[in-house]
Amino acid sequence: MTRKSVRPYREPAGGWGALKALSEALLVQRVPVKGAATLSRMNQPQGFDCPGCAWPDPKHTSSFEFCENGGKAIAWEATSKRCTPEFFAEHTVTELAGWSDYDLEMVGRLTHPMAYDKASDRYLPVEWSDAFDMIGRQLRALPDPNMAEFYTSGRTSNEAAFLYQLFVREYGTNNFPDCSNMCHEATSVGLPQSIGVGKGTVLLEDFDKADCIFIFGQNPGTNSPRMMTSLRNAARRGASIISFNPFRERALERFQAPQSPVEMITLSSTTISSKLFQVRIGGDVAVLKGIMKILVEADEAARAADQPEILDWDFIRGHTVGIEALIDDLKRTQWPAIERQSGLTREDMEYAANAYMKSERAILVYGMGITQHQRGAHNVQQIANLALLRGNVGREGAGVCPVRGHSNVQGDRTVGITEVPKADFLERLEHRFGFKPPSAPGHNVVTALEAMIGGEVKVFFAMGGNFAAAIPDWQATQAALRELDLTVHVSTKLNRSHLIHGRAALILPCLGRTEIDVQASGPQSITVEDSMSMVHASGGRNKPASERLLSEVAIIAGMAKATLGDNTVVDWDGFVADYDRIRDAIEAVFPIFQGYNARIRVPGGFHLTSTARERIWATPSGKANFLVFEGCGEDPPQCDPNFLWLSTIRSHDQYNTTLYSMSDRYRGVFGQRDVVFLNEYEMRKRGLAEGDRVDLITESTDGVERIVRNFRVVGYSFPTGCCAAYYPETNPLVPLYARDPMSFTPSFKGIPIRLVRSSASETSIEH
Ligand SMILES: Nc1nc2c(c(=O)[nH]1)N[C@H]1C(S)=C(S)[C@@H](COP(=O)(O)OP(=O)(O)OC[C@H]3O[C@@H](n4cnc5c(=O)[nH]c(N)nc54)[C@H](O)[C@@H]3O)O[C@H]1N2
Ligand SMILES: Nc1nc2c(c(=O)[nH]1)N[C@H]1C(S)=C(S)[C@@H](COP(=O)(O)OP(=O)(O)OC[C@H]3O[C@@H](n4cnc5c(=O)[nH]c(N)nc54)[C@H](O)[C@@H]3O)O[C@H]1N2
Ligand SMILES: [Mo]
Repeated sequence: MTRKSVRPYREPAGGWGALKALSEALLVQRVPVKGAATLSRMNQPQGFDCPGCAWPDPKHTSSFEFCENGGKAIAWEATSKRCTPEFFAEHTVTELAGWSDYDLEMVGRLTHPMAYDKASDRYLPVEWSDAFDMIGRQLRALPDPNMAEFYTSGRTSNEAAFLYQLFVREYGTNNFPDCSNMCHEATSVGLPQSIGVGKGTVLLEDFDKADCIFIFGQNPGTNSPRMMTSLRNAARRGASIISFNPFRERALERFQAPQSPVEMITLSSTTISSKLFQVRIGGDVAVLKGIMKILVEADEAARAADQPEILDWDFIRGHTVGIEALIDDLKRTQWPAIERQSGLTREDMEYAANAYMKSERAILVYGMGITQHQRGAHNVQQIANLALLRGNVGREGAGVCPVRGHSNVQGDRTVGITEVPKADFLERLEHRFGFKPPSAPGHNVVTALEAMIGGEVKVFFAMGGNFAAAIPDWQATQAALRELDLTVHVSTKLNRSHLIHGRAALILPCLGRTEIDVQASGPQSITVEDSMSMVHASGGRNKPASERLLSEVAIIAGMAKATLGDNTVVDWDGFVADYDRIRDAIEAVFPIFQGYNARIRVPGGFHLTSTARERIWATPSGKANFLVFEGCGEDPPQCDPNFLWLSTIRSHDQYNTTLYSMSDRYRGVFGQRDVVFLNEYEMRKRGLAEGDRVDLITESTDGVERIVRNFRVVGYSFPTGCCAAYYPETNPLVPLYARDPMSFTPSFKGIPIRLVRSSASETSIEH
């Protein structure tokens, strides 16, 4: 294990450090040499889609593009380590609950279906058919199908997701809590009100044409490293790249491209952001309003002086409504408030506004720093406003670019994983299959958790993910999970959610993306949709980690047959035998998939059209809408004025709840994760020094104590009034009530907390 230390990282991101880190990951996971060849099949025409992030690949036709974190994601799946029935026989669940998240996943790939045995407090092997019967019995016994929750994590393929929603709707509920409820839901809810679609409007090639790229609250060097190629090329072409992030994330500053022999050999690098503004946590709306205010005033001045317009009035008049209210709001918003909320100066915003005004084609990129806030959907809408002011939507080299998380989180939504299904979708489902799907809205993650806490839920089923660790407010939410009658997890690796289980519990191990999936008609491919709405096929080649594994598709079918028995109208076995049939059914229900099976056989796949990209506005007004957000920040909490905004963030060495190591190379933190980043001023104000130990306590408004203990203070260049610490260790601090009322996205990036010197001798994060 790496020694604990904190030391500044002075290198560019990427480069030899990235190559070294990946080779270490392959070693730790004991990926056989043959398995390392697996990497070269990533994102290739005949290969599999990287199970890492959702960033697109140049048409899935290019030569191998090196990606450190994509490589780690594959190493974690292609590992030769195994989590077997013998392992479970040796350890009680109570004992495993004391293990760290890192150690749990390090055991290796799950090999057998396992059922919890209360008498021995162990998971024991179970036959697949018995596992399905158990699920069927429990689900049939529920007096109301709405007493079951069906979670999806975004690695699930289009085929599995479609069958999953089909089963759940035939069973009778729309309870689809989804990982995107904790992620880009603010986009899915906020953006349609602005531009009529809840997805981005750019394609990868637009990055080659943009002359200005703004990046709000997104960390590409870690979370979508292949995006660095686009950013590097844009920077080298002279595009101005401006980042807004409380951290000076290294990859947003300097990047050494592992694909560039010149940069690698000469140890040179490319400057990425021409400016990186360290915005305060939750200060983005203030920044956006500041920039828009400058644009509006410059436009008025230009028009008064008969100079060319700054705003794109042809576009605004022809394509939008609401400009008057927006201008009115911007005029009313005063500079002192903008500067206070954003933590930036008016000059900073003038710099950004000038770059934006001068550019002909601008792309506005954003990530979790925007969406995971109490005003997440509003934040997204202000980004759309900024784009619309200069007609930067539906034009080459320009657009809005939400960077999605999980590799198929966008596709899962497209094929029907939603708790609020539209009427036309339900009609087509009924027409194709001949049963009446439920239309009452179901639960999202937050409302599912509230229902569990209220005792209204009995069964929780998870298609992937690590729900118990990813959710907020552990004290209450994990306790509720333990009260359920049955919890079921379809998983590849052992994780926390298997240990925080219901009275009965199942772990169902499935094939991963890298593995060959053979069914009655031969080897199958699945399909996924990336962040830019490109759909393409993915087929694994590796031998499955165990002979007992089933595909997610087969698991859904097995469960559906056991639950619905003779009542089903679906030919589940037919779907499992040949995934082409699933795609035909998807096409029948969603006309945008026209020609699905033929089109995924073309290398590179196909693009799902986006109306906004074509300047067709699928809004009630038939136009794009400028939307006003009163004020310019998070609601200030009623608490100690010395509170700090806490943002919960990812290290460079984790994939959500999966930890690749205990280090965070680019931020210079090694061998530890129980740290809190804050600036010198905030340290001094509290009489704290580097290395001191503190407890983090939420400024709760419901009287509940939320605390994590004994975190190490790390002095860092960070905005005043703010601090940051890692997810998921700090999830106990995030109250369930702290969420965006529009999209229900938890406010993972903005929780008011206070710090007190710790009297604890050990770090404690209670599960
Ligand atoms: N290697 C790796 N890849 C991943 C993931 C992973 O964990 N590891 N996760 C996947 C998933 S599911 C997702 S959703 C994405 C997540 O990818 P990102 O969207 O990049 O998510 P985070 O790293 O959580 O936070 C992004 C950035 O927001 C900044 N930030 C925090 N608060 C604020 C704020 O108030 N305003 C602004 N402007 N910035 C702020 C943080 O400093 C950080 O740099 O990545 C996906 N890809
Ligand atoms: N505090 C805080 N909380 C957050 C966030 C944050 O920024 N801060 N981010 C939120 C975000 S953006 C997201 S998306 C969620 C993530 O929440 P989840 O998607 O639920 O969590 P993951 O950690 O991605 O899930 C990891 C597990 O997925 C399983 N797995 C891996 N590959 C496969 C596969 O191919 N099939 C199946 N069936 N299982 C597989 C493995 O068993 C692994 O242990 O967390 C959210 N929670
Ligand atoms: Mo995510």
